Amino acid sequence: MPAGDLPVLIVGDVHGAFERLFAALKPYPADRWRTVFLGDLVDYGMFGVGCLRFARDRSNTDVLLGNHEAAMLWALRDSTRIGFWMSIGGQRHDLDELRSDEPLQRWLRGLPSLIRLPDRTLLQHCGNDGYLSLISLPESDPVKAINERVRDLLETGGEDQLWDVLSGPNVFATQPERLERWLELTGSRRVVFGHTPHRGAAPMRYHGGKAINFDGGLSRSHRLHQRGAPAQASVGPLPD
Ligand SMILES: [Mn+2]
Repeated sequence: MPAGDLPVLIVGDVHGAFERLFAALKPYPADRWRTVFLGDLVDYGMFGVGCLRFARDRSNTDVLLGNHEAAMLWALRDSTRIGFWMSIGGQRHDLDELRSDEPLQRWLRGLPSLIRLPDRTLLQHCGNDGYLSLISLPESDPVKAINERVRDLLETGGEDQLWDVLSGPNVFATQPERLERWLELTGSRRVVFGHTPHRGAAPMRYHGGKAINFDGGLSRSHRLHQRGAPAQASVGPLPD
């Protein structure tokens, strides 16, 4: 079955929690779901690059760029950034793994930052409209233009700018007018994101489900993540 006909499975921030990820995906076989990772597979937990390779190789799967992937690529290119990257949970052995795996580097530098599904759900890393700072409006297809700009930045040493954009706080929860404008500009009916742990037992819905946060703190290695948060807070089907 083509991926477009499959139900959509969303995976929030994994942060190196390979074993918890594997357990959370058990009810969702790769051949029966279109899986989308919302970014931040690396850092804090011990198996970030393992999670990247697993997500890359899983069938019917897309992976979005998170701020932690941008920071890791920044550290890879510029060794003066390694200290900063380790201060945000970077694992030295992961950087060594990535350095020795050029196909993985190329794959990472080609990741999209936005995906718009056929049902007009927009998927992105953080709950923020700061992606607009990457393009000039008006723009006939902002989603496509932003993804093209992100790819340019990843190929031309612009990781610092991506770090800023992808680290944006969750403004959609509290600023419905910004949410509405973002949905209108991108031709979307709702937005699904991660990045900011929500501490709920299920993905957190705001404004009648027009914005949904799937960062439920899957990785127990992240100091901000709730201990014992259920995997269902981060991994589950996209609601109807
Ligand atoms: Mn993040």
